[in-house]
Amino acid sequence: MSVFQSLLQRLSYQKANYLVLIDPDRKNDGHLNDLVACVNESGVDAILVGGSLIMDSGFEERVRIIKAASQVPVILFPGSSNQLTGQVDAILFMSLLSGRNPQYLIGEQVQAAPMVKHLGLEVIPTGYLLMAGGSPTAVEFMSNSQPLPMDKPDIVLAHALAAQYFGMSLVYLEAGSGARRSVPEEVIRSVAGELDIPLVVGGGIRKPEEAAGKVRAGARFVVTSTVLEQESSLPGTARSPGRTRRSGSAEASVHGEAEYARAQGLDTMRAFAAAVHEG
Ligand code: 1GP
Repeated sequence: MSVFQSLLQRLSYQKANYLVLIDPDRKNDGHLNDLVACVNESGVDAILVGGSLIMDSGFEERVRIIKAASQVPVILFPGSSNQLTGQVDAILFMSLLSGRNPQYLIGEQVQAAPMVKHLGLEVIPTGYLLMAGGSPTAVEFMSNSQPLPMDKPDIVLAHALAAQYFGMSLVYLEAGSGARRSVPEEVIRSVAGELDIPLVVGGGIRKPEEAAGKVRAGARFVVTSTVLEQESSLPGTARSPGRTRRSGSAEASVHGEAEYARAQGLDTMRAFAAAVHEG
């Protein structure tokens, strides 16, 4: 069974799928195995890998590490055709339909298509709609395209229907990584109510209750990334007992900090997974 079919099948016993986006950039070096271990233990349905901008040449190696450690499907969520790799189970083959920049509407896809065929990747055709999340995001800048206004559901719906009529399998409503404002429930509701294909919602979702609200409004896939990197799973970024301990070796302190952060990461992912699955 394809990755996409298996994710759809999960919707027969849970309201939505929870996807964790891991940016295979250098900022996550040293944390990848911890992040994936948390994914494996927390009920996350799949991992997305990709980023708007990769700052070095380690992308493919990091994706390989993620794939080797993961017990759930790994799906490429590419920022450009440069990020193609065979170290994944499937690819979101996206067109940035919200923009009018031909490079991201069709140019990157034409460059990628022969390589996708050669790699034999499962393709999940996806209409990608960038929404104005309150501040300019990396994807907006890098794609040189204008996001859709959050307060104009009809415009969003028109784009989503265009994706459906093109035969795409998913519509992805993206507020942008770290967005101040996630996609509002009214917008999700009005689009989901008219669309026959599943909606993915991501960007700026910081609390499990917020994720559950997106599901109740009609999202069938919820994606988070920043909240997991910032608040929990990266040793050295979480507040931990290791930092305040006054006695014991520095090594033990660092180890305690890493363990604590990992436990925090696991709790966060479990809470999100439960909230998304139950809605
Ligand atoms: C995936 O861009 C999002 O669609 C991830 O956004 O980093 O804000 O969770 P966050």
